[in-house]
Amino acid sequence: MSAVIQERRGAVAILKMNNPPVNGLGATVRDALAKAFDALAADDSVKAIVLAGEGRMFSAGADIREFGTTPPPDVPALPRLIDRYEHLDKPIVAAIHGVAAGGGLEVALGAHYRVAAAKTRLGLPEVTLGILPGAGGTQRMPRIAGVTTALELIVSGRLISEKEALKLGIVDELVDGDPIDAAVAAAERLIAEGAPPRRSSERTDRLAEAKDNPTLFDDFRKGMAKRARGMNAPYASVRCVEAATTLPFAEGVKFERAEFANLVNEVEAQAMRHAFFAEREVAKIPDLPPETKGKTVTSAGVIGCGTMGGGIAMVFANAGIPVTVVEAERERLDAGLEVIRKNYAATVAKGRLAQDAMDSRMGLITGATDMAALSGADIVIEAAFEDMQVKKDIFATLDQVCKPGAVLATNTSTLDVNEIASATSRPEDVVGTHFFSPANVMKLLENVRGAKSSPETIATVMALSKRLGKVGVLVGVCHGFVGNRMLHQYLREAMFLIEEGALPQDVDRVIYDFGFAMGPFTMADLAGNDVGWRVRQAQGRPNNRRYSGTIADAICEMGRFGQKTGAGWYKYQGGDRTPIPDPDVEALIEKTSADLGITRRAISDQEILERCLYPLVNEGAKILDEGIALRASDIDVVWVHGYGFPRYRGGPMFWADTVGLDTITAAMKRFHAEHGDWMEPSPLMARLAEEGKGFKDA
Ligand code: HSC
Repeated sequence: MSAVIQERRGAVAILKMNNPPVNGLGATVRDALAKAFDALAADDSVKAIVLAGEGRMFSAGADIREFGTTPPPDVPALPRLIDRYEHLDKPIVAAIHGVAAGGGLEVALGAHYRVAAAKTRLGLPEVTLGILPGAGGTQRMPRIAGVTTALELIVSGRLISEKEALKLGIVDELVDGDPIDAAVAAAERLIAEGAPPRRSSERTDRLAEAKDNPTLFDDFRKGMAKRARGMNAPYASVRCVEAATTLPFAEGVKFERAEFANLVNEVEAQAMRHAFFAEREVAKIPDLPPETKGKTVTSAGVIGCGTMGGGIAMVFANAGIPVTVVEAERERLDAGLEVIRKNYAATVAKGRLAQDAMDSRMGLITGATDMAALSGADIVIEAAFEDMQVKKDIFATLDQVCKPGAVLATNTSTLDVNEIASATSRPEDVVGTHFFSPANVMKLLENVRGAKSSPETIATVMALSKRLGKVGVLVGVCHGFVGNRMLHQYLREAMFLIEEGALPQDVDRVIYDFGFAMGPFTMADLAGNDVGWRVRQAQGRPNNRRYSGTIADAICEMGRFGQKTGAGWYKYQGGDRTPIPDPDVEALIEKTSADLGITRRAISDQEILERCLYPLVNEGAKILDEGIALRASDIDVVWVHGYGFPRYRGGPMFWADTVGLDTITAAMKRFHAEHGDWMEPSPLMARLAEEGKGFKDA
């Protein structure tokens, strides 16, 4: 297979990058491109060159798997390759289709003219991999699209449509048909005009913006502080764009190269590459025969129109799938549908959704009070009250009303999917689909495989996850599955820490500074403290181990359910969501410590971090050992997408490898001796630690 396919149309030569599936710009492609450009430069019969991509897209950029490896010395690096063809005297036209991302877009920016097909996405997403555009992108983009636009595109890493790219001047022409035909026509025009090549590296007109606004970069840094928290790549990107406005192009490229080199082997970049591949690996189910086809889903049903059910209905409507929502009482159904309507209306009011899109989504949602309305649904998701008997009754009815082969899914977050399946005569069609709240926002979907779930059923929910815009992770049956089972360990230690001497704001600060969106107490106030309280009341206090709910119960007994009641672990003033430490809560905590006979002590930030996160990792190791998760990287995906674990740390299992499993195991042994049986180190983790390995080797 040739890495570059060559064609000829009259005086125009066409080069198509050919490296499936995404035309990654690995050494073979760069080598072939460099040789082809050299040959065409020397061929007098060639007057212009069109650069395109074979297959699905133009190019997804540098081959990410090559980072951290030594490239062959005789193959030009991407910046040099681009520089070389940009300086040819023959017009180079990029014919872009599908995706031009990262180095892929940088390749196009080095061309002298750009044509884009319909439905093309373009962008510089390097920052999402912990790096920056390293093939001249930080220098050419501000020269082409302006400084502010370049900053926004590079720091957000977002891919834009071809229409937006045209508006921003990133492409010159849109075409509905074949972009190569249009690019050849453009090349012929340029030949006829005899105009000199338009090199973006030589432009300076769009850089004036920075000279007119001396605080532009500082203002931008201030504006991005929150989203760039804890990361280096966004700041390095800004420095590079700034360099584009102060240094000549060649110097700017050197500056960019040095910043790129500083980032590419750092833990941040390794973690984000890990996350990138983990998100794709997660879709691969080793024991699912490759020929397994999922069932077609053209209609869905949801049982329950509360917060969860309503959110799930929106997820289907957002994906264009008609959905019937069943709620036993008309009043509750109407109230639930009204909440959905209000949610959409709020998005329209913020300008993030067009009114007609809202109308068509609402049009896809039908309410019903009788489960018989679900007889035609291809999949039904039960999101009723978290009670085994309630769920079994519902599944027994679904068994009666649903058509043969329909997938019967439960949104349970803790209950045994096998027991739920036993209420039907078709356990092979039953599966768990655990959405996270708010369902229409959170990306994670834990797909729970029951003992009898068929390969077809599993393939259906895994494929559906992607269609719904979710990251589906296949997990096994256990209490709390992967995410909540690990969360439980973390929350327990947070509670014990405040009994021992810390305050909620101390724990929250340490967790926030680590990179989570919020700490456990802020999160509990947001989610509602009464939810866990009800669960604890139903379960009863353990009589053989330390109880973690003492203070949490007392908070609830005071009616402090969180933000919704204006008070919880914190107080809230004037409808504002900012948590304010509350002396009443501190007094309650201190009194509880005294009642429990605990002498409060100063607790360091490091202890808070270790006590909260090591048991979480330890539980992840047990989950992995039990086969509840297929891979350590699947656990990372669960935590990054469902619990706000910082992506730039790769997820808890990747992070644990960076800390060292020997360090964590030693700490767990200490905690086990000091605190109790729930801290018992995972045998898998202890073994890996002893062998000097990490979860990546498990
Ligand atoms: C970059 O370009 C750096 C530059 O600035 C150059 C720096 C030069 C520095 C030189 C210094 C001297 N590489 O996502 P999918 C695989 S950084 C390798 O399921 P979709 C992917 O793993 C790059 N592999 O497809 C999967 O493999 P599997 C910046 C890549 O249609 C398969 O392709 N670019 C790869 O849903 C299919 O992928 C980006 O960040 C890559 N670049 O989405 C874009 N890209 O089948 C990254 C994909 O074995 N890519 N693969 O699992 C994407 O966002 C998505 O793949 C697309 C397609 C939106 C392109």
